[in-house]
Amino acid sequence: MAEAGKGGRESAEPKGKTVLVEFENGIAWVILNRPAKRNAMNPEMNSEMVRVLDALETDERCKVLVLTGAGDSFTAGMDLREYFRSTDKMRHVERVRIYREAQHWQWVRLMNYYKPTIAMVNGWCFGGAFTPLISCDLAIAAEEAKFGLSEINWGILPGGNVSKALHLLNRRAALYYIMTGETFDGNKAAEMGLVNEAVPLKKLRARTVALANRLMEKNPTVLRQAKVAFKNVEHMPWDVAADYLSAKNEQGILLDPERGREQGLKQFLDDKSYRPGLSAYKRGA
Ligand code: ACO
Ligand code: V55
Repeated sequence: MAEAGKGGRESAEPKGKTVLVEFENGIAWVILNRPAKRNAMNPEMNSEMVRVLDALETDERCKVLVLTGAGDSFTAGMDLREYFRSTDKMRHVERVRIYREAQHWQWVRLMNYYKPTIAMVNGWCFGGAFTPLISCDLAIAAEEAKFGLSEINWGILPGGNVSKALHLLNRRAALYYIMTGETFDGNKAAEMGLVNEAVPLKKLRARTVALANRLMEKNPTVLRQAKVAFKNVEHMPWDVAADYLSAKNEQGILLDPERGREQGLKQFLDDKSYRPGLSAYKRGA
């Protein structure tokens, strides 16, 4: 599995049993792959996902990461047998370690991931699935996909960080689905801001590729700075946020090998070859 990467790091050809990775024109398709179990997230998958995310962060073949599921499911949530029942019998310290790996990929890693991320919700999306879904920058769902917070039906509250993630959508809708456990479709998910849009299943992949391509046209440095800054200011007071944004912007300008700011200003002010309202500035021009 290991393949020596640049800088001596194990950059890995990330593949395994429960997660597939396919590279295609800058997109890394990360596919939760336990279709017989509707891609329920068991400890093995969670552990593998930590390693896959780690490897793809430095892998040049991954410009945009798309998270999806094999077969007719995105993921049916945490594995009720292997993640819950089996770990109930363990020593507390062992259960904590297993739970921690799930958290680690589902939001610690994914929320501020170095590359742009898109969740492509191709089918069933339950419970624990909501955390990685919300941690991706963008999300496209099949209209036919079915979502639900089923926890209420079997005696637990939406844990992991599902309840926290739900604050990123409409408050009334969040409480409605937490408290009723009713399922909803892709159109409803789009209406409440859980995904950007819903398209018919047969158009899902094409729409996701088009969105990924749109992201790949952008300057990757500023794309990263913009999304991380947006997420981080959420819980800052206004004065701290403004100062952080200023510092973050200056950091981006210093880091940007494309010198996008200088190029953009030159193309608009000097060359008059670009109008922000009419087209994108020409990268590498
Ligand atoms: N955990 C463990 N096993 C699961 C899970 C899960 N979350 N979801 C599905 N499976 C297993 C089933 O037990 C079954 O296993 P088996 O073939 O060994 O009996 C197999 O996947 C196929 O499942 P079916 O129910 O037969 O598939 P179907 O297509 O009819 O239904 C559906 C799919 C609707 C997703 C159904 O499996 C389901 O309701 N799953 C549970 C969803 C859920 O509540 N998830 C937990 C959320 S709470 C949380 O994540 C903390
Ligand atoms: C959930 C619960 C978890 C978890 C991940 O309710 C998701 C969903 C109680 O632990 O680790």
